[in-house]
Amino acid sequence: MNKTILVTGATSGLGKAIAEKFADANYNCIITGRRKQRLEALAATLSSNNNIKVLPLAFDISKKEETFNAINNLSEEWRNIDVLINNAGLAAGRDAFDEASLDDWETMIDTNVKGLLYMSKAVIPLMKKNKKGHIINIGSTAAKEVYKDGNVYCATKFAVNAISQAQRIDLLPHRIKVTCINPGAVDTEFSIVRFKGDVQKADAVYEGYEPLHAEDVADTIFYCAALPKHVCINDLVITCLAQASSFYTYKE
Ligand code: NDP
Ligand code: 8X3
Repeated sequence: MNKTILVTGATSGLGKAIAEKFADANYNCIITGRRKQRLEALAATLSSNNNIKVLPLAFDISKKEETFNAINNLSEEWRNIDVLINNAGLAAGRDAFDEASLDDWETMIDTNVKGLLYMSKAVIPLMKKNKKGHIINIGSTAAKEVYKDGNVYCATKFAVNAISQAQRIDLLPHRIKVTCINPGAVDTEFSIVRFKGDVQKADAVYEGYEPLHAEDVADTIFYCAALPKHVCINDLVITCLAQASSFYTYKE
């Protein structure tokens, strides 16, 4: 029988590449995000693999009710989720602490922290019932070291790291694995979103070196998910060759 993955934030970047990778390996896919048209287009592409089923669910993960409704209304055939990938998230702005916008801070906290908590809380009861499951949270190198003007984005990713550690301890009796994947710079729509559509500023982030591609991270996540059931990668940092830490990238 096929396994099932639920990946949040599949309309773009890492989430899309993760869905494609797992679909290629014959996982049924629940894909989420706010942009319905993109979700449906991805669902159509993934479904061209005739061996799998795909369920697109459009909702805003920062909204508690929308998130719980989406999971609580799953039909019986979709309630056996083997792997939950908490990927949806964003950086909004990159400004000094004293100049940053409160709205940006709230958006990041609501999405990266509260959204991840809502989704985890909604899915864990389904995994507990099956006495197995794997939660893979997407942290960041920003979860390991704070960088200049990264303040609250970094704080949300430090929180993802702490939540992953807590989940790992508390979910052990239910045989649920927890992995935190911490990528460095990946060339996705991340910087376009961070700089609010300023493509020049976004492109400048990746100038002078080759960043990770979304597929590199998706391959690594798939490796973690495919390990034997007694093996768990708890925490993993992955960067491109040029990046030594969250704040040091060697540019030519
Ligand atoms: P993208 O902007 O390409 O993708 C972000 C995804 O998150 C989109 O699918 C978006 O969907 C979804 N999302 C954002 N806000 C919400 C929301 N309120 N409700 C539902 N879905 C939402 O960026 P990445 O792929 O790079 O980012 C994915 C994750 O990886 C994030 O958690 C990010 O912090 C993390 N990360 C990224 C790195 C990078 O350099 N790119 C490095 C380290 C970590 P939609 O807009 O349709 O709702
Ligand atoms: C995303 C990468 O370097 O902008 O987490 O924090 S970075």
